[in-house]
Amino acid sequence: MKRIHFVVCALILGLSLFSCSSCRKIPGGGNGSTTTIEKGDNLANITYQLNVYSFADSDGDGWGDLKGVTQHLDYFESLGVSALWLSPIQACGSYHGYDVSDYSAINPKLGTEADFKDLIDKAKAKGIDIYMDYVLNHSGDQNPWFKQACADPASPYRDYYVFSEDPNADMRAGKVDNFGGATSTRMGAWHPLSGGVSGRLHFKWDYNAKTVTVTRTEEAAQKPNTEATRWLYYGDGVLAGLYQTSASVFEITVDFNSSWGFLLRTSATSWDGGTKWGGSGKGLSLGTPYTVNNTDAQDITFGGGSHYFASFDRSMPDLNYGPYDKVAESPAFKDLAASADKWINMGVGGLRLDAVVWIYQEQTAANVAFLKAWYDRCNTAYKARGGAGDLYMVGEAWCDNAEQMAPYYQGLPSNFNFYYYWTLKDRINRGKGDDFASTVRYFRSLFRQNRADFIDAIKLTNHDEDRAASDLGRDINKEKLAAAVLLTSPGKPFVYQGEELGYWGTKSHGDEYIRTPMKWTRSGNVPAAALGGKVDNAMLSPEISVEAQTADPASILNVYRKFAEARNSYKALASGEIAEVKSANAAVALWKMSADGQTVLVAHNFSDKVATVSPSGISELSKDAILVSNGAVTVNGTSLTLAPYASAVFAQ
Ligand SMILES: [Ca+2]
Ligand SMILES: [Ca+2]
Repeated sequence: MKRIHFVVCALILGLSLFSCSSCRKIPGGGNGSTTTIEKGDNLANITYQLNVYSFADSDGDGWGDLKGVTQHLDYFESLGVSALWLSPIQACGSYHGYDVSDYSAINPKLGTEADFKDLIDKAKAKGIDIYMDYVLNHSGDQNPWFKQACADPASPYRDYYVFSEDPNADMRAGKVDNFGGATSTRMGAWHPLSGGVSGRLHFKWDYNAKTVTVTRTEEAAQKPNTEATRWLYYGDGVLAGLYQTSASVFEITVDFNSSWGFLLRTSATSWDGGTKWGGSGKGLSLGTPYTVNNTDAQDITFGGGSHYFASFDRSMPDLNYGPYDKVAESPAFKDLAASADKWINMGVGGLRLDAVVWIYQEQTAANVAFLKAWYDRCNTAYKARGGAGDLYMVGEAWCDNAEQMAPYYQGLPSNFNFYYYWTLKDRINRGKGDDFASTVRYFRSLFRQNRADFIDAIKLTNHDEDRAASDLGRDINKEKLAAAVLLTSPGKPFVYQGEELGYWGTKSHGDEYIRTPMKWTRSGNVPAAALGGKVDNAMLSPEISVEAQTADPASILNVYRKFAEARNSYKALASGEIAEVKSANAAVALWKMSADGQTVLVAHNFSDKVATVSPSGISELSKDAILVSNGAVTVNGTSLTLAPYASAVFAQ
């Protein structure tokens, strides 16, 4: 019946689906009415993920920057995008930004706070939200919080991180809050503070008292004493003569840098006969006299024996939020929430949370408690500044399977669906489509059990995964199919920088190769400085550029644009719920999407062979009812024939 109404309405109104460039009329749901959809309504809230450092360079220094993003707002419009997830833009130590040194400051390589505000405002004027990447599991080791925590055990910042004087005993006793009650580490390692100290230090060796006292100082560094009788030995064989300042006291100030610590010596040439003075194996605390001896003289390390915990690299120390039932009371939480307030008040419309599984080391209940507290805190700030609806927040809850991830919906409104993509690439590579819709429905049922209004953040790959094109054997037709499936699936689709151009790349030679710069024009340069030259220039051919693909109707970019436009135009695609349609052909995925009385039939051929199928329960198919398609599609009665990897969406 609905199909008939569609035809009748089209005839009565004399409209053609494909001739009206600014609007489309589609059946309103079985009662003969029509719905006018303005092109560009952005119903679908498609999000584009970009690496600011390799996206677009506004000033020619080789680094992508915030102004470069602002200059390409038209590009996002052409892709039907209504939100951007920016790679971390806060001050940091690395090119990628996941080691934040100041949560309240913009990375100067990417621009200024004014640049960011300008991007937020100009994007908003085009209906595009800005999502920040927030890293809550760890900071960078160049963060002043961490530096002060290391330098002084009494520093208030000591509690911001996960320190232990005796990691094994503390773990066994279940005393490490960061493990959420577990008594062993889950991913990550303890790192001694030794070697973590550098900078200008003053050394005072009291020979009679058998102590050395090391303090930080602002005083000028001294040249080594060439007349010395006592020496400081550190770093890569540096021997610095000390100055005698009283009967038994020897001192010097140096710009210290040593990966292993230091030793004291009474001979410049020999290590023998008790000339080597060192510690007992326990670390030294800055500012505190430390006992040395010349009989069991081990390397003198820093940190008083302290260790800190890091889930990932030692340069990214884990933050500490205390017992998980009281996270909002922890000083680190309060400080980070204050930084998020700043950006939310500036107009940020969402946050992507990094590595949420590691906040409390794979302890799901603890992580959920944290995320709920964090979300409520940020959403309160968002509503206080007059934000529309609720703040968007999506977690990177990278688990082994959807069953493990689903409980994270108790903490956050949205989570990345890695399992969706893993299923999709597997099925495309196997040429098997008939169980795809049921698998997607199963994932959604898991999420719904944990949150009624869940937002399923579907995606192909991101900046941490081998590129979809590589996973799909660099077969352009498979890549187009993956795009068409993504944009006709239920949920909130994310498109990662370069995916729409068919970029390939794997992590085997470095993560840089999955973060390749945008190639905007056939002949132009790409912003590659941040990647240190780790760029596959053979891939960045003139033909892969945005310029070339825009001009080619058959390009993968135009498949993205075409399906994004359809998703933004039809509520059934934008916000519909999925219902399986039985397929008698194992290669073909079939499903319906319905919303607000609007229904579409979605068909994809996952195989490399022509596939014919009669969708179960469909009384009639018409080529005129195709809303969007890719590849050759023919219709004969209720029989549908799809070329290899072809896709079609029918109004119902
Ligand atoms: Ca730049
Ligand atoms: Ca952690």
